[in-house]
Amino acid sequence: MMIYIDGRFVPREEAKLSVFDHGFLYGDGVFEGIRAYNGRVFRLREHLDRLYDSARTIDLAVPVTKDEMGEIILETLRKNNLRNGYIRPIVTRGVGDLGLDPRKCPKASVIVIAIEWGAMYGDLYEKGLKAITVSVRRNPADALPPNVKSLNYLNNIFGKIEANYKGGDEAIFFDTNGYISEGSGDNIFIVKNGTIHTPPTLNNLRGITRAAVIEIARSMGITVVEQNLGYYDMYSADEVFVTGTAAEVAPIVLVDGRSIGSGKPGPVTRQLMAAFRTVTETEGTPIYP
Ligand code: PXG
Repeated sequence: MMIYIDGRFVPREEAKLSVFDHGFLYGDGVFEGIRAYNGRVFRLREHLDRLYDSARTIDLAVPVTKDEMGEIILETLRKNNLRNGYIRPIVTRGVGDLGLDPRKCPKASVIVIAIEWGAMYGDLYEKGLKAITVSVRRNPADALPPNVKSLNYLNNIFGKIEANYKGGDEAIFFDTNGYISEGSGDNIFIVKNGTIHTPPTLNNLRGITRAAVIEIARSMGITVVEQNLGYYDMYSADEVFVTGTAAEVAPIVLVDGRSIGSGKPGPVTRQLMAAFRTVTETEGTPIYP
């Protein structure tokens, strides 16, 4: 495995950062998670845009241009002979001292890891996932905005730990207003009477899979409404599913021990899973032009 780090490709054993890197010391940095399918990178431009928007929000100057980053991502896939895989670009604040002031870090570091990675939830795409609503609230927009894909995922990890102890495959977060926010690493949707509902993106990550699924659903003639949702909407839904680059489209059949709809992955979710597969297999930036 070859990893890109600050202008060079090195074997994974040599891909190391300083313990004074503020990405390590403070979670000061940003990242992306991208998938490639069938020799193409899915929605590369959207991931690059989000990475640079995350960086701007935390006042982090990325030392390569967006186009260069795109090329580095493709080259990392090529160096590893990948046609399908998961790509993790990371931009850290870089090396500073033990104070948290980012002005002490003269140069950000860029790392790109690409690995082979299949379906994240294995047989649960057929059976459906069990989700748990967690007591920890998603970071509010006026604290660490959940739109920033930062290296500080402790809020998400708190939720994941709670879901793990309570026997859930995924955590579902509420925001500090009591509205449904998202999963620990995916966006959430509910289906009711044939209409899809999903929370607006002030309280969650603007998922690229979320956007793709909304597009796909609308192209199939399904109405998609972005609106605030609460417990009621979820517990009384016909179907619930989550979307993410890692998770793809994954049905949720149980929330807090309660069956959702029929208790099996529903027809709208199944249709979207199939359509999403088709779209990911056919569109995207070619790795090997
Ligand atoms: N919400 C959050 C908090 C995420 O981290 C998504 C939604 C989905 O966004 P995309 O653009 O991928 O559709 C994410 C992204 C994991 C893992 O191990 C998941 C993400 C990132 C890093 C790790 O599950 N998800």
